[in-house]
Amino acid sequence: MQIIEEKYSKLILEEKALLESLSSEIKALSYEEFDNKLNAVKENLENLFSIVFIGEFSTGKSSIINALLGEKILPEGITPTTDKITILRYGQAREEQLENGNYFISIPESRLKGFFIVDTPGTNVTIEQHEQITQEFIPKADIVFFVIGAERAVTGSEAKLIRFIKEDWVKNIVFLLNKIDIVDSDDELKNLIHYSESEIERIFKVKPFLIPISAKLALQGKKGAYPELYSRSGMARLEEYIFKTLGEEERIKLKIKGSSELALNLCAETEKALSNHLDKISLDTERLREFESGLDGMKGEILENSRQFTERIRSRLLEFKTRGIEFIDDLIRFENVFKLVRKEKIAKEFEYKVSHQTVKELEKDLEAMVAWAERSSRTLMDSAIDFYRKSIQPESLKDGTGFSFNRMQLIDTVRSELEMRRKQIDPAMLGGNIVDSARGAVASVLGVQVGSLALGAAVISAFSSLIVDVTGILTTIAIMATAFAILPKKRRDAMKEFSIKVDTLIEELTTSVSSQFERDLDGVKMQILDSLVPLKNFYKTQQKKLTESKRKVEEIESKFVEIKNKVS
Ligand SMILES: Nc1nc2c(ncn2[C@@H]2O[C@H](COP(=O)(O)OP(=O)(O)O)[C@@H](O)[C@H]2O)c(=O)[nH]1
Ligand SMILES: [Mg+2]
Repeated sequence: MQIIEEKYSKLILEEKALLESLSSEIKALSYEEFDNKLNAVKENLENLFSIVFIGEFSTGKSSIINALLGEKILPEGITPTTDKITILRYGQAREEQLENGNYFISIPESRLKGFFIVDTPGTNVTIEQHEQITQEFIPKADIVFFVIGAERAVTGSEAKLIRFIKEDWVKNIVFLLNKIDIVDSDDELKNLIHYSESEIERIFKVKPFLIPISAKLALQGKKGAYPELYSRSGMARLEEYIFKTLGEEERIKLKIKGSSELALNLCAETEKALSNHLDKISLDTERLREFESGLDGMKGEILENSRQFTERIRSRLLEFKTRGIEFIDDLIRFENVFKLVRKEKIAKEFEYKVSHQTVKELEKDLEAMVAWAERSSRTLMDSAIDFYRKSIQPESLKDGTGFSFNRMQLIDTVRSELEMRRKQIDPAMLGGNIVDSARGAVASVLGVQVGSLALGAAVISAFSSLIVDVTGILTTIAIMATAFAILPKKRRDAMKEFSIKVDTLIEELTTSVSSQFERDLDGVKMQILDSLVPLKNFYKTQQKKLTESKRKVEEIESKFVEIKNKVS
């Protein structure tokens, strides 16, 4: 016994170390569900070899165990005690006790040394017990004896349980077809066995290991006067299997193999989850990229649309030019020579006849443009908020892992940050910027000091000095006798100069307000791009971390395969 243990203790130690590594990967990623599974595997490795009898109520689980032991140790039939999980083990004296909520029966039966036999209530008893069996005992079982009754076909709930054991907890399952005494002939028995095997194979996907038995005949044979009943019971094969085939070495090997299989299952699940997360990262990153380039597109579109405002400003000023030229044409005439020396009067008249209307219109146009700037800023922000709400929904990955939780929180945080910034969009500031840029353009083109004048007053005053400038040279000339001769040229010159100035003003004013508008939009865009930074960083570090983790888990997986192969 010592020798056998030594032979495998290295493998078991190796398995434990690997489980620790796997555990730290799982913990680092906080996969809570996997953590529980891993603990079950660890516990299984520590525990004694367990043979667990599972099956629906009254299929004969307790009777089979009694027949194995040759004694009615467990209650059979419908009695209040049959709804308990009972663990049979070797003990020097017969003893029954409750330990950690489990009911143990120790019996002085040396064949039980080194393992547990677990009797469970029918899986169809109550939901809670079903769950207790599946969750608590199947993971701890090293081998499951799945008992079905010969009196009826495999039921839906049996099929479900078989699948659960097989898929979630790759276990060795031996099927026991009990109560074969109820059939009358050997032919009928053959048919029954064949039928059960193919039924199970359909669910189980591989040909099952099935032993036909009769617990009733076995016990009668062991106890009574007709030993031939025992040989008809098929029980010898089961006893041979449990007490001989499943010997010391086989049990250790099975335990190592079973736990490796569970660990492999877990590795595969972990890798799958990691791959899912990595896929999610790629998808999110792709979406972030799309969103970023979409943002440029949106900005372009908004700018394009903002042209309507600058175009309107341009046509206002073109009208202003036309009216201004008419004004000059009318003004610089011989009959006006006396008026021409009175700058103030000309300025007033120009203001009244020409500037006033244009300034009012310009003020309105700029106002509309400011409102548009405000709306556009909101639209841009909304597109980002929408993106965080819909395109990379935080809700789409609620699997309870650390990655999902962090991702969810981060998206929520950047989104609410942007929502706050959206509220902070200040029309007064946007307006101030655009109006300032307009005032600046007027001042620089017309070479005047507008100081702290409001836009309207500033433009009026600039226009006044413009008209005085272009007509001003005349004031000294006009009083000369030659005025008559030179006036037509001066008029043409003044109209030309006026026209050139206004054209320059148009260019300067439209470019400066539209570039101010663009700067304002860029400000919003920057805020949005800033909000993407923490997400991008998160994805970058997570991608590295998860890829590394996946590599480690794959490495652990291949080692478990090696261990499994050593005992298979
Ligand atoms: N005919 C027949 N009846 C059996 C056999 N094994 C058990 N039974 C009966 O089936 C009923 C349920 O048995 P039990 O061992 O309590 O089933 P459990 O609920 O699966 O533990 C009892 O009345 C047993 O006497 C068998 O091999 N043949
Ligand atoms: Mg029972």
